[in-house]
Amino acid sequence: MAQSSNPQFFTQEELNNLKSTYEVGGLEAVVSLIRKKLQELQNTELHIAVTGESGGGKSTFINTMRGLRRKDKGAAKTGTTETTMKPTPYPHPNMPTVCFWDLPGIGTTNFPAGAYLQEMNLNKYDFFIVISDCRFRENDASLAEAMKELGKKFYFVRSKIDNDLRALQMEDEEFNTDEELGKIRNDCVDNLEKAGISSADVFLISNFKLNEYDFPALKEALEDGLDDLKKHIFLLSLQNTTMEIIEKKRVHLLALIGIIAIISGIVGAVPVPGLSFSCDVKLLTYAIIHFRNHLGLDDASLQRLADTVGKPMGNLKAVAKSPFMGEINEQTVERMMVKATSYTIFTDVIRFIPIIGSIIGAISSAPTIINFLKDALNDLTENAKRVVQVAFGSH
Ligand SMILES: Nc1nc2c(ncn2[C@@H]2O[C@H](COP(=O)(O)OP(=O)(O)O)[C@@H](O)[C@H]2O)c(=O)[nH]1
Ligand SMILES: [Mg+2]
Repeated sequence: MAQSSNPQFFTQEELNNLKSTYEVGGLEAVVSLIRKKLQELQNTELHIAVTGESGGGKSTFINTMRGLRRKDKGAAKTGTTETTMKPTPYPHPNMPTVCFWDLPGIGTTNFPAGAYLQEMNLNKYDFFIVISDCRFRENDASLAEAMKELGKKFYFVRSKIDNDLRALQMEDEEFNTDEELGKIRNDCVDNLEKAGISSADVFLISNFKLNEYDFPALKEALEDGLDDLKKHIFLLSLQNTTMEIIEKKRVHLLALIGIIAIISGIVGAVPVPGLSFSCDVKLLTYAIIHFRNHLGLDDASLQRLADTVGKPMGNLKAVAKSPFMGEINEQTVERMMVKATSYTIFTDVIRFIPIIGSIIGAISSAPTIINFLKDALNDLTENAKRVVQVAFGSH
C-alpha cells in the first residue's frame, strides 16, 4: 500500500470516479460520494494486539498509549498475573474505533504459538506488538513467524528500560547511556536472530517515559505502517506529547476541511444572517468540536495529560484560552461565521486532493467556510502547543 506523509483520504481510483461523477452529475452527484467517504472514515477501525509474557508491561503499555494511568476509569489492571487467555479489548477513551487488545501470553511457554494461533481470530488485528522486559524467546519468534504468514506487521518492544538504566547507575556512575542501550538492543536482536527472526526492529521504551528512548520512534513506526484512513485515526488517537504529533494532527485535520466545506456548502444548508450564502452550521459546529477533541483540548483529555505529567490541570487550562476554546454550539458558530472574512486563497487545503479543488471552486460559500475552519484549526493547534509546552516544560 502506498505510504505518504500527507493524508490521502481518497485513492486514485476514487478520485477518478469523483472527477467523472462531477463532470456528468455536477455538485449534487459528488456530494454523496464525499459523504460516503466521511462515513467510511467514521467507521474505520483499528485493532492493535499487544502480547508477550506476563509481567512484561502489556497492560501498562496499553494504558500509556491511551493516555491513562492505572487508577483511571477504563484502565487495564497492571501488576496482575493473568489466568485467562481471553483477549481483552481496551478502546481508546477519545477514539473508541482505535482499540488495543491484551492478548496475554500468546506464543509463550504456557501457550505454544502453533496450536493457540489456530483458535484465535488473529486476522482481525491490524498489527501486533510483542512486549518483553527481558529477552525475546523462541515462542515470540514463532508468533512472529505466524504473523508473517498472515501478512501482519509486528513490532518488538523491550520495556522497562528505565529500570535497566537505574540499575546501571547504581552499579557504576560512569556509563554511556547510548552505549548501554546499544548493548540491550543488540542482545534483543541476537536473541531474535537465534530464534529465526532476522533484522527485527526492536524498540526500547519505558512505559513511564513517553518522550524518551525509542517511544517516539515506536509511535512513528506504527503510524508509518498504516495506510491512510487507519493512519488518520491512529494519529488522532495519540496523546499530545510532542509538537510533532500536534503538527501532524493539524495536517490531517486540514485535509478534512475541503471535504467538510463541500458537504456543508451544499447539503442541508441554512442561510447565515449577514452572509450572502447558506451553509450547514451544524456540520461546522461538529467539525470544530471534533478538531478540539482530537487536539486533546477537551476537559477529559486535558485532565489525562495533567495526570500523566503530574501537574495541576488548571496550569494546562490556563494557557488554552481563545474563542474556539469556549462554548461551541450552533449559535456561537453562527455568530463567529458572521465575523469571519472571506479569502479565496486556500491552496493548502486542497493541495492533498487536487480534483476536490475544482469542485470547491463551484461552491460560493466554500472560501468562507474553509477559512473559518482553517482559522479555528490553527487557533486550536496553537492552544494545543501551548498546553504541551506547559505540560512537558520545566515550569
Ligand atoms: N519501571 C518500569 N516498570 C514497568 C514498565 N512497564 C510496566 N512496569 C511495571 O511492571 C509490572 C507489570 O506490568 P504489567 O503492565 O501489569 O505487565 P503485563 O503482565 O504484561 O500486563 C507492573 O508493576 C508495572 O508497573 C516500565 O516501562 N518501567
Ligand atoms: Mg496484564
